[in-house]
Amino acid sequence: LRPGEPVDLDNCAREPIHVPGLVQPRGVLLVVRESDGRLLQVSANVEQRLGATPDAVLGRPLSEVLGADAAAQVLRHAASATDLASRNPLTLRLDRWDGVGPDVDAVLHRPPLLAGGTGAEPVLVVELEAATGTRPLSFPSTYLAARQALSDFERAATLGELYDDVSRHVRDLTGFDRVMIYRFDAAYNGEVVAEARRGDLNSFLGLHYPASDIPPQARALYEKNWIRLISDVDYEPAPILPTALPTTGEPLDLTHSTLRSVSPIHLEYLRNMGVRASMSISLLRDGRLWGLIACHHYAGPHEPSYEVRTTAEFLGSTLSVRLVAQAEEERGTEVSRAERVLAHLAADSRDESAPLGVAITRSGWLRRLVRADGAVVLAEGRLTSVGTVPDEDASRALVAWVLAQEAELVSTDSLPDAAPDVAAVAPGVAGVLGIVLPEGQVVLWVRDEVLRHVDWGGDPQNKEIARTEDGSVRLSPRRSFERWREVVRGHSRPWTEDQTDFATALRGHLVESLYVRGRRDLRAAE
Ligand code: BLA
Repeated sequence: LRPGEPVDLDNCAREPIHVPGLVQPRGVLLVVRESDGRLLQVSANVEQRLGATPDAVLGRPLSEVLGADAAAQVLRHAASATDLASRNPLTLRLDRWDGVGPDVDAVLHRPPLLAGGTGAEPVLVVELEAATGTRPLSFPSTYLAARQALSDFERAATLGELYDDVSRHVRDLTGFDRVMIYRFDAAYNGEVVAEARRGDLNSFLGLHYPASDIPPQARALYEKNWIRLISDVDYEPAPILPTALPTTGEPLDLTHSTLRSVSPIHLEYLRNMGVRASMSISLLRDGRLWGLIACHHYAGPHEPSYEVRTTAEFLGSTLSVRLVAQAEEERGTEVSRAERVLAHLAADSRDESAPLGVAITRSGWLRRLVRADGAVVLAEGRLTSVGTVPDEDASRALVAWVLAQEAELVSTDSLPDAAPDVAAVAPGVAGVLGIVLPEGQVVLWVRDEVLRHVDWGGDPQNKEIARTEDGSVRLSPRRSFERWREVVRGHSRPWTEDQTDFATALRGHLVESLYVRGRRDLRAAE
């Protein structure tokens, strides 16, 4: 995108959101040259907030906007700390601050300078915002809230409980109307997996959204900076003056800024959802974005203080750590469960009083082994099935398709993509996992479209969704849900690597049982 080019639905993944040249006006941004403490850039609202016109203070010492004491405090702090982020915020008492006062939080960081500009002079970014925010919490109560949250996380027995605890504690701490845990799948489509909300709001739990709602450059930024607050979606952005940082000739990189002005497309999205304030916290696994804690406020602007936000961010990173451990644990449980199921199936398959297909479909074990909706067995010349499966002709078509792949193991999570003609005769089947046994015998599992598992949880046309003048709903989560529906139509939940391994292990048992059964038949014939 060239500067000034309007952002729309097609080019939004190219919007350079880390260099908007603008900040949210809840605070003031100042850029100071470290060597001499002089101002290189200021946000235009420095005039309204601190009573100093940009023209009058640019090139002048920081003390001219902050007063001598506060300026000295900032520069001393910067000089003494290499890791500024861990020591934020620095609380200042200013003579003049137009806003909630009198204390102001100064949040300091050193911005990434030009890629090629290794020689660029170090600068310091100072962002000032009201220290109290909308929800005054003293240090002890913030600390106690965090401590209580951690002990609850410790007690959570499942991932689901952990998500619930985190959303509840983040809501208690920050006072947002709705706090959601939003989890990405491998393609970055998202699902709301937990939620704490004001009692009168509709639930978003279980809703899915397409990857395009949070474009790739935004996800990349959120892997570097773990929290962002849009305290009022109706804000008038304050430009950073001058546009280019004099030492680099480039606009200031706001990757690590707390006041960064956000994408206008996203603001429209939020307004259409009826959201007045939004905050989100990155959830990471091995440094990659795994999900977000997404917070909404509807009643009006919402501005939790920097300290409260940092505590919420800390709860998010605790969740990230717990998550990896918990996911490993749940995987372990699932593997030992599957091993028990396999043992039952192996025993059943040796029951020679019944044909193999009957012996292994009599119980629910076969379906449960890989968490399928149904299973079809073609063995010893007969077709048997269990659970939700298509009719006999369609089942035979699925068997034929599996055999045609000429592999011992066949899997797809989208039959319509993999074999449109077979999908046409087997409506509703989206996922297929098959194992091929000797002499064209087959066991296959089917899964429904994932859509069938989606629950709107209340009236989808809820009143929170605003409409544009012409009456259409644009960029709302409802519309996004529709787009997600198009994207995932014909897909099942994917078969995990563990599940294909379980299928392969079952294949080993069945090959053996078929061999034993074959020998018995031979003996009987002799
Ligand atoms: C950013 N989109 C975001 C963010 C969220 C969502 C959580 C992070 C910013 C924030 O904290 O508000 C999406 N929010 C959701 C979803 C729900 C929610 C899915 O509450 C569901 C309940 N967005 C679009 C389209 C485009 C787009 C079509 O829907 C582009 C054409 C862009 N979204 C977009 C951009 C950002 C964004 C550019 C980055 C905003 C920024 O940080 O500057």
